[in-house]
Amino acid sequence: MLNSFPQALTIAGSDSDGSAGMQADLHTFFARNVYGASVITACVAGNSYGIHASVPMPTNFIDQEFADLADDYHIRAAKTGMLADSELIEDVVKNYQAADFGPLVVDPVIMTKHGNQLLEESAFNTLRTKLIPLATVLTPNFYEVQKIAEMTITSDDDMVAAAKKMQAMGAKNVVAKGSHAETNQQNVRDYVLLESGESFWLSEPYHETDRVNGTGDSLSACITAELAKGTPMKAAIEIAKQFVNTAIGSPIEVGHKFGPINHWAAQQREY
Ligand code: PXL
Repeated sequence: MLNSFPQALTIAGSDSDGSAGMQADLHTFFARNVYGASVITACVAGNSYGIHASVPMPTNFIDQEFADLADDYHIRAAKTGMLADSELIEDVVKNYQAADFGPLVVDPVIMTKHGNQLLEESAFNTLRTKLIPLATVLTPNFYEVQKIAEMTITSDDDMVAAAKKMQAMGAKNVVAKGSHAETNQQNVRDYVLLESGESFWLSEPYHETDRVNGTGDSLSACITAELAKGTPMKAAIEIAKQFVNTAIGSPIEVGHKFGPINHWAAQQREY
């Protein structure tokens, strides 16, 4: 049957070293048996040492990418990654609203793990008021939680309050990722607040490794892939968390410094 195979879309920046951004999303879609399409929003030149240049795409080009996919493909779920500035956020919002691409996972990419800013500060409010209201799922990391909610998080209660605040901005479901800062940490804990009001902490073992580029991209991409296949929300989030943790726990030797995660670790286990 035409278009019956599950198709997911990443609306994100290209990262030349393949560890993060659109490339990490496409690796994840592939690993989760979902066909991956992409709307490229920006191009980033970088490697495992960091990012060295970044160029946003023209909005008329982004419009054409959306139009071509809408004309032909049956996108069942989409995610956003790097959107660079207010103009690009507004353009993506306009295009997503005109299309019928299913649930939207918003990974509010602001800064890389190594301190490169990927969203202009002047766009934070556009993110809060225009994109977050469209989010079926919002997946901020610890830093992004604090920027979006405009709070300093020092306790579980703070995290719960921040997740509620982000839900009040319009995100239906929130996966707020915990801090990795404490030394001798045994587990990483993320706080999940579902649309129904159900909430819980997801805990996974902490791996001491530098090979964690693309973890946030891959988590949100895995949720997107699962939603494209029709997996219920809570299970999609739990699967994504396990997928990323397995990928971090079985590193591959790529790059000299902060390398990528291993997107096929879960498959390798079954061989
Ligand atoms: O992991 C965040 C991220 C998102 N998008 C692009 C990136 C990165 C990190 O390097 O390069 C394009």
